[in-house]
Amino acid sequence: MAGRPKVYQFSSAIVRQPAGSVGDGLRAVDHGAPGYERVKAEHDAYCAALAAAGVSVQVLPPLEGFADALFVEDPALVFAEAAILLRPGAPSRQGEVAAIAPTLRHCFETVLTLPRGTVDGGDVLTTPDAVMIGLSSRTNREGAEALVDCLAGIGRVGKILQTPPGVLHFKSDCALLDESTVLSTARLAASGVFAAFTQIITPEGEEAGANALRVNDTVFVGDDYPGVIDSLGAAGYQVAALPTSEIAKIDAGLSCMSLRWHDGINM
Ligand code: CIR
Repeated sequence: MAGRPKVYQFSSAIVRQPAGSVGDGLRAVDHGAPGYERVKAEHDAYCAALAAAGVSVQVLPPLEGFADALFVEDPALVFAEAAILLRPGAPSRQGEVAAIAPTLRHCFETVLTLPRGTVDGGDVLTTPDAVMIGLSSRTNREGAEALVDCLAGIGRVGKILQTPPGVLHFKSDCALLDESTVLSTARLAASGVFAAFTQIITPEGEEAGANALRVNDTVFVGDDYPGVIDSLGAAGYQVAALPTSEIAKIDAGLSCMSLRWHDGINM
């Protein structure tokens, strides 16, 4: 038995191309609509970085009726052993689940469905010991408790926590850097959720840089966050700085543009 892959080891990913309607993506504060061509360029750079990190990337076509559908992390959760179809909290995003389900059924033998409540994948952080689920404006307790039950069915432990007030998703404010180290904003770390981890805290003003993504040997970080890039470099991580200023206009970062798993290591 080879054991589980490390939480940052990925061999496969699913992404979805941005739609022409991406300028209508949901945002808490309107800083202007992102432009399709610029989002496409950021998405292309992201796909290239995944491939350069050793991941085989399956690219799904755009969904014109769903402006936020490029953020494939939110309608589903994937692990080496199974996928779980979620129930996104934003009504405009709920149809993304049916759109991605056939692809996941093709890729995974086991595909579970969250039976009730709401959960966005952006609120879920997989750590070696537990799957952290942050309650937020998108993820409610009913959904989080149902997800804990689904996770138990595939031998994983779910732990329900709180996303800081005003923060879209739990992972808007954190990223796992390795099996025992986390990048976090000060406001999320202050809640004590990462007491068991070594913590690297984002500098003041660079909170949005916390939505980084470790993929195999590389940590993807938004190129607008020099303080985060410096901290990770100083800690010995290999960093890929990627453009995110357009998707940031619709409250997105680097984890949300892919579903990632490792299919080469059996449990
Ligand atoms: C939304 O509000 O749902 C999108 N505009 C952004 C989703 C970002 N997803 C994520 O961080 N997992």
